[in-house]
Amino acid sequence: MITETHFKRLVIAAYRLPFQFIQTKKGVKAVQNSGGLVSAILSLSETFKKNGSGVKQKIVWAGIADNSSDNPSFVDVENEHFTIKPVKLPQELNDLYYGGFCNDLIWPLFHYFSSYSVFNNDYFKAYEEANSRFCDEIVALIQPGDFIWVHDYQLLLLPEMLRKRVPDATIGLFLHIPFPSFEIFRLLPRHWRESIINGMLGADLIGFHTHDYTQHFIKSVKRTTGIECHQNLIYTANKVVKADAFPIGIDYDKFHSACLNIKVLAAKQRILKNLLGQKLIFSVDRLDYSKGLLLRLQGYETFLENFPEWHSRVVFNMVVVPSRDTIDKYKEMKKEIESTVGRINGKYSTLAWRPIIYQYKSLSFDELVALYDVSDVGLITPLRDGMNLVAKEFVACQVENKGVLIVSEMAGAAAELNEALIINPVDHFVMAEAIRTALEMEPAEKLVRLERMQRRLSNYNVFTWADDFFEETSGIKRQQLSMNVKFINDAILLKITEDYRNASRRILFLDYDGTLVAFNKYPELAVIDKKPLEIVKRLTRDPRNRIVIISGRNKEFLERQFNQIDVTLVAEHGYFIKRGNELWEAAFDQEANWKESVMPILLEYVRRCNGTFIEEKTGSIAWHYRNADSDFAQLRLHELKDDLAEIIRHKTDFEILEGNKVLEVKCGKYDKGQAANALMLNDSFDFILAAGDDKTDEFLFKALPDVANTIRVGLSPSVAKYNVSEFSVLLKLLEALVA
Ligand code: GDG
Repeated sequence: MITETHFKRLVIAAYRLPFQFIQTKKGVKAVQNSGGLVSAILSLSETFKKNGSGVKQKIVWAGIADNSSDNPSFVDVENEHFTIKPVKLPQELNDLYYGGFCNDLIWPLFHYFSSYSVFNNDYFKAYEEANSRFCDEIVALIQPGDFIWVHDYQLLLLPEMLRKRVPDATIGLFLHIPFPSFEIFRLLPRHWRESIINGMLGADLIGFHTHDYTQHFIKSVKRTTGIECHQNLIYTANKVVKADAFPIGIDYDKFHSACLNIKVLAAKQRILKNLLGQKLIFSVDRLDYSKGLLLRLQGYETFLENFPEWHSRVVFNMVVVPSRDTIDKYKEMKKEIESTVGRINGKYSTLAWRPIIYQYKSLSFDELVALYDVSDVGLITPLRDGMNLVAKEFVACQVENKGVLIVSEMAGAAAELNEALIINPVDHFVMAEAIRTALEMEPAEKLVRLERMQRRLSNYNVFTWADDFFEETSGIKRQQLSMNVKFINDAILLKITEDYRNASRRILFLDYDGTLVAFNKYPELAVIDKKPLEIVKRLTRDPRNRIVIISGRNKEFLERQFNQIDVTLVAEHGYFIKRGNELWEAAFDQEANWKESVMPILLEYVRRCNGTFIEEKTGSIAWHYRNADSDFAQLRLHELKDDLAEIIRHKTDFEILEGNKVLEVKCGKYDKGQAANALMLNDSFDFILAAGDDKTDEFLFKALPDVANTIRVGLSPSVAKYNVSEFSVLLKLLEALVA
């Protein structure tokens, strides 16, 4: 259960407020809206109250109130559970933001209806503007210790905006709709794509309904930003973010026990009386193209066609809840549904029987539960659905264990409801067959299927869902904190600079790529900028300093970058060393012709993995995969390592080095650590600093004595004493030394 250790107060940011506001004589009255998220949070607030522990303060909910913007005097409203914070958007902005970017672009695109997506620059600007207004409201109201829980696709930029203004805030983000595959996501213009990914990465924890959506997101992070991800941890410049699956649950007990409520029992009696012994198939959805309404009718029609023995014995009650029906696309869809219903009813009706009862309206909670309960078949067949709570609610309401759920494999819910009849919603033959199977299923089989699903839904309900989300957020916060211990804070910086000043003989080992310069698509273009070069120069001017540039680069490249500067250069991970003006020395005697056995294999992998290329150095050959699809390159990397292992078994002096998006094969036992030791031999230093960003620098960190200030650039696990988030932070530190 939720405890105080998780957070002091819950602040929800979601587009829609859970209330409509009605002006009464006694003031503004808040009336609850319907919808999945609202039900979840409200159920959650009930728990806080019930268990008496946890949040003592009211939940704060910031969102748009349907009728608040018309009323300039509308301010915060309190009710039993909530402090309601209306965010006001001018109508024109809201149209472009919500009607435009959210519902004409993100909703269709993320539901794989890319041809319905409208790409409009004004929409995006409005999306940024609206997210920033939400940000202003939330920043004004949050207190230390709050847990800010951002919901859904309307607010994907908000986490980063909040993070910038309140860096240590605890922020969770939950996406209620699918996150599509990268092939779909990449249809967004690059700037929008980057803004969305970076916006989401402002959160500490990002939740999705299914593992698939999580994987799609991580792939999009990698492809859009190149940020390093290990499993579901994402190493951004200044913190680690977790992405994970949290399939939303329902308030199982509320639905299950409602079936025995007097009003529901009465409603059930009324329905049964009208059914006259016919079996009932039921569906309820918002009017939306993602719900597969027409295809469902087609499936039912095929059923009527193929199984005439069921005529007059079954009725399909299709309830469509009004939504966006002033918009042309929805208006047309509604018309088409109605004409299809008319056509099917016209074709099959008799004086005593109508095969479809179509209703375009909302149901009361009692009516809804009664319908779930008396139905023999729940026919829930969306073309795409983040989760679909209706499927779960239908199962929860089967108190007599006589219903069968047919659910689309395109709904997130299908992943948890394995015992349902799972179908492809476009295959009307399979849908027809499933309807027959459901109607004819033996009671014992129905019971087995239902009991298993009911057990799962009652165990993993909306409270466990929320609790898991908070638990995981606490976990990732702890992980960030333990990593933060290694970050160079002001006190550490002061200590390093003091030690530096007090020292009489200093040595500084600086890696090149990722440490003094940012990565470039093409290694030859990653030349050193004026600023870091100037810092290096200033460091070399102090006679107490010995500056070593220690890199995997070849000698020629390093010489070009540090021409005329009094530094020691270590090239090819220690294969070559050049002390000041002296000539290059090979630290190692290498076997002739060793490359002949390795080169053909690496060339083969260039051919097998687009975007990769080879860099041949004197002492090694490197296979660069920075510009390839990251997942595909990982796969090839494993295969390549397997192939190379075969050779290495026979040639014991071959070694594989893994750097940042590069695999290197070398012949001989040398590394940056050994080079550093060689440079420190017969000399003593009272200040040692080493900085590097990848695995090859770990040899250096390990080789240096404990007193050394070893610094890993980036957040990856390291033996280094400290981490800095990115190379610009390291430059600031070096600047502080020479200041
Ligand atoms: C989004 C995602 C995801 C519906 N009609 C009536 C009514 N409802 C209630 C149902 C259910 C909810 O609304 C609908 O939930 P869904 O999950 O089907 O869909 P969305 O609201 O679009 O939700 C979806 C969800 O977020 C949660 O994360 O599952 O995939 O699109 O609770 O009971 N309730 C009443 N009368 C109705 O006529 N009383």
